[in-house]
Amino acid sequence: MSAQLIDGKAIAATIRGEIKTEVEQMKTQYGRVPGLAAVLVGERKDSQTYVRMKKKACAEVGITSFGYNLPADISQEELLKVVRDLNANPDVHGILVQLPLPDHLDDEEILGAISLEKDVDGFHPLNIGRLSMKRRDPLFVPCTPKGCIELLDRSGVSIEGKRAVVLGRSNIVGLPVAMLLLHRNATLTICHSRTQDLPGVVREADILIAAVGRAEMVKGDWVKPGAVVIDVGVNAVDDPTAKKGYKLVGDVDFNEVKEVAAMITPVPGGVGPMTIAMLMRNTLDGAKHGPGMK
Ligand code: NAP
Ligand code: LUD
Repeated sequence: MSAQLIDGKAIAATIRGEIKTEVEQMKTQYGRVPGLAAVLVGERKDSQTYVRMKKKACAEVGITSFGYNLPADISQEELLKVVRDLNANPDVHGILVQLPLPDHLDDEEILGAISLEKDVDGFHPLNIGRLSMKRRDPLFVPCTPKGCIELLDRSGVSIEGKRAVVLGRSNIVGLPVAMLLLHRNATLTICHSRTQDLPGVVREADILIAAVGRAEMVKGDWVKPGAVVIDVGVNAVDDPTAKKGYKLVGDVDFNEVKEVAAMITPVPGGVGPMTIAMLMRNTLDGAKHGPGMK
């Protein structure tokens, strides 16, 4: 392997350590303990796993977590009421509504109902709007995109002036990570399912962020030698030799691309743990905003 591994698991552990120290200081100085409400609707296995990991991270750093496991057939009004009650709860500084929601629910209305000051996922339309504009800082930046930039920063990768290619344009990853790269003065290309000559465009990237949800789509000959590759994809593929019957792979063919890239994130152990560390960071920051501080 020629590429240097960007160890998201280790970097996320370091960040959780930093947050733990700050949480302790906040408690000593202000008597305040940050609180995160984690709202899970339905029984999706992947969502259950992610929410469980988020609560575990809260416990590790000293953030109080409040879990709401709601039935898949909850009505829009009932879910809105849960969100509004959490908006009014002074012990809750961050509200996470795990996506995707069941089809009958209008996620835009739900996300828009979360108080801006508690929108630790950064999915409120106003936060996304601010993220897209120059000099209009959002209160919170979405966790996965923020985690990608943090991985680059902590690995000593400079962004300014570089050619960055983002594969994917979703609201939760592709679009916001593209905005962040642009703010950091990258020269940016965003690709999607209608892009022509995808391999050719990807090959221009000094920094590649892959967020498409297609197992091992990015091949070795798509990547410019010396590029930095951040693989956001988390795809389950059948693996009869694994205990669970499947394994997780990224959107990048790791075995091929590691021979070409200068740096690469693995899956698992790359961006995923950073998403959770950034949620802890945003929740701590949320607790800093409230009354009685400073
Ligand atoms: P999504 O909403 O399904 O968006 C996928 C994007 O990829 C869309 O913009 C789509 O284009 C584009 N796309 C799909 N197939 C393509 C193809 N063959 N060629 C070019 N572009 C294609 O997915 P998402 O929510 O952004 O998630 C992407 C991946 O990241 C998934 O594997 C997900 O599990 C993972 N993820 C990981 C984390 C983490 O913390 N590690 C967080 C979030 C998501 P169109 O817009 O044209 O449809
Ligand atoms: N909804 C997210 N939906 C899905 N993987 C996550 C995620 C951790 N509201 C809201 O948490 O930020 C969100 N906010 N998302 N995701 C995906 C997305 C959401 C994905 C992966 C991981 C969070 C993660 O830690 C591990 C890894 O890549 O190392 C593997 C975990 C495993 O299953 O073993």
